[in-house]
Amino acid sequence: MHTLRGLVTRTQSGFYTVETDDGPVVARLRGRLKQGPRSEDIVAVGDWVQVSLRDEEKAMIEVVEERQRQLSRMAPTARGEYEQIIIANPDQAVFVFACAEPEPHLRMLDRFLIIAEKQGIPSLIVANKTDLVKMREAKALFGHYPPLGYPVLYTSAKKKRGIRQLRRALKGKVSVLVGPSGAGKTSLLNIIQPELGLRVRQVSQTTSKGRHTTVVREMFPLKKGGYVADTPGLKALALWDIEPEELDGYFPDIAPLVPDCQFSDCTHLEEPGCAVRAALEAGKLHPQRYDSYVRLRLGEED
Ligand SMILES: Nc1nc2c(ncn2[C@@H]2O[C@H](COP(=O)(O)OP(=O)(O)OP(=O)(O)O)[C@@H](O)[C@H]2O)c(=O)[nH]1
Ligand SMILES: [Mg+2]
Ligand SMILES: [Zn+2]
Repeated sequence: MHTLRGLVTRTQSGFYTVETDDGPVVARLRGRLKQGPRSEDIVAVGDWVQVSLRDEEKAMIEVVEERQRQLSRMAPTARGEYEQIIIANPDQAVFVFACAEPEPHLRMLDRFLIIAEKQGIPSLIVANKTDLVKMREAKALFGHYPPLGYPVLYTSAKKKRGIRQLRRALKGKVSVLVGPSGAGKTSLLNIIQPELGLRVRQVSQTTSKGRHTTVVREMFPLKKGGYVADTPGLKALALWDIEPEELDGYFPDIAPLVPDCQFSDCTHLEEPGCAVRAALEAGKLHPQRYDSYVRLRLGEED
């Protein structure tokens, strides 16, 4: 018997595909790993594991290595909240929004960015369908994000614009594409690597028939290195463990202003001497970002 280390690239009904140096191995999970109470998934796509091989039929995951990070959401279950891992160890989250059709919902984008900040995952924004608007309009929508540390790629899957840049941004990394339904995630993958898009489409067709799942069941290898995972139109990732008081810390444009507020517990809603509102009035904080902050702070649903 020998042991191999590998990356989980697919899960299906208790069978895990593990990419090892010796090629892919389909393994099951050792029973003892399933014991005991747990509040999150034991193995997810993107996890590194150790597999023991007695013979081909008996590949077993013996060890799940500690996750560096994870993109997750809280899923309500009969026994309470459960942390559902969308993907383990992503190098980046790629948030895909259309410039039009559907109209980009920037508050949703801001929520995604906060979750990625909280979970320690770098973000990349893709503004797709640039063929439907003027570049000036696209930049008016997304142009304030790069100075905050969120790069924006302007693409059109239809006109094949920005594809080279997107390919370069994905190369050698594990990326997960997230965004509203209809933004063009699957279309972009299809252009980046055509046979990939076909496989992705088959997967989404099967999931749309059965139960709707938001977790990644499979990630796909890129020819130039790296993996990508598609997700079906996610509307929301609940801001589950973010307290109202810590929210400002996840806004890179607001956090540095907070020490200058007159009150240390300033909510930036109405207190005098608020540096955040001063920045807003001085045109140094984008109104759309402040609006996202206020609505999240007040716990308003979209
Ligand atoms: N005009 C235009 N249409 C596009 C572009 N990209 C995608 N579309 C169209 O938009 C629709 C949705 O594209 P999809 O790739 O399925 O979108 P998705 O983000 O994967 O959507 P879900 O799988 O539902 O989350 C399709 O009809 C595409 O042909 C684009 O750059 N320009
Ligand atoms: Mg899709
Ligand atoms: Zn303030």
